[in-house]
Amino acid sequence: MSRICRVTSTQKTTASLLACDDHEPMHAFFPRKLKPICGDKVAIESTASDHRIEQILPRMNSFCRADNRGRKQHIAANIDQIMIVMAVEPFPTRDILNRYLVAAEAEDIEPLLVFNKHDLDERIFINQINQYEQLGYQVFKTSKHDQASIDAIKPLLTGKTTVIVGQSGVGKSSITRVMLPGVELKTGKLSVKTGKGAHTTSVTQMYHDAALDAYIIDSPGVWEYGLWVMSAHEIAAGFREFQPLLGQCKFSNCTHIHEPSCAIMQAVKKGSIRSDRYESYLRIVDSMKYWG
Ligand SMILES: Nc1nc2c(ncn2[C@@H]2O[C@H](COP(=O)(O)OP(=O)(O)O)[C@@H](O)[C@H]2O)c(=O)[nH]1
Ligand SMILES: [Mg+2]
Ligand SMILES: [Zn+2]
Repeated sequence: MSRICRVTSTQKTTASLLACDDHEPMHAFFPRKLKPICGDKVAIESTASDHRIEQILPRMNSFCRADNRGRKQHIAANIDQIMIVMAVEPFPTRDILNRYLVAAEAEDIEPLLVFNKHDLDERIFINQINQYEQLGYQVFKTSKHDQASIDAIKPLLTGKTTVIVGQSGVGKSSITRVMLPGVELKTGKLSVKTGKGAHTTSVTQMYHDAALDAYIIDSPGVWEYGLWVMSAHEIAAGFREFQPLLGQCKFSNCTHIHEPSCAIMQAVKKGSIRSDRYESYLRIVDSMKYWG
């Protein structure tokens, strides 16, 4: 008899799972070639002695990043939304938010923007918060010392699978602890090699919160987020305010960088597309040359 489960984490040839019907925790073996990832729905065959993953059910989408050679690396599957956490400290690196947004739009994942540690500085993100709200994104201003600011996010998690992303140290674990007190977060191993004291999450891990019926995925703690090799067209599609204009340029293969009669550049000139977003688009397109 086969049972449908969801992968919560993977090791070399075993996966930790939660049964889809009653959320019973389980472990199962899988053949190496199968390559299940966190969030996958899988069919399990059981014998008297063990469980085995027979099949990965078709993925709705996946959250991805670049590996160290620019190839698309699938981090987690079947994702409804990503919660992008930024903080006053460490301050977001340039374009990191827009890179996450490009990745989210490419896979049809709804972004939730969280500006954390507002107790340290109330004003620093005011412009960004207004700007991204105007683009139609849901934006939250939070502090781990302000329970209500974090509780405001909770209703959006119900019945959904949410990946939490952001640079290490922005407060992903702190926010998750306040939002989902019923969930016991794994803090991962201390980094022996660097001697850094901070807890680092070494594997992508999914948690289920019974009270909210929410699946939360904590992704590895990394400093930067890199997009895999993408064309200018794919990157442009990740800028929401460009979308209604795509197809209106003189050249159908317009990259919106130097071409005459470009609808995007005209909109920047008119002020209906913000120039800082357009400049970020140019930098992200240009950054693809590093994958040469
Ligand atoms: N002042 C302040 N510190 C915070 C806040 N959220 C998290 N921190 C601190 O920031 C550090 C990193 O938090 P952590 O949740 O581990 O970040 P993660 O690496 O993104 O999971 C810890 O020392 C937290 O106590 C906040 O809202 N305000
Ligand atoms: Mg953490
Ligand atoms: Zn154009």
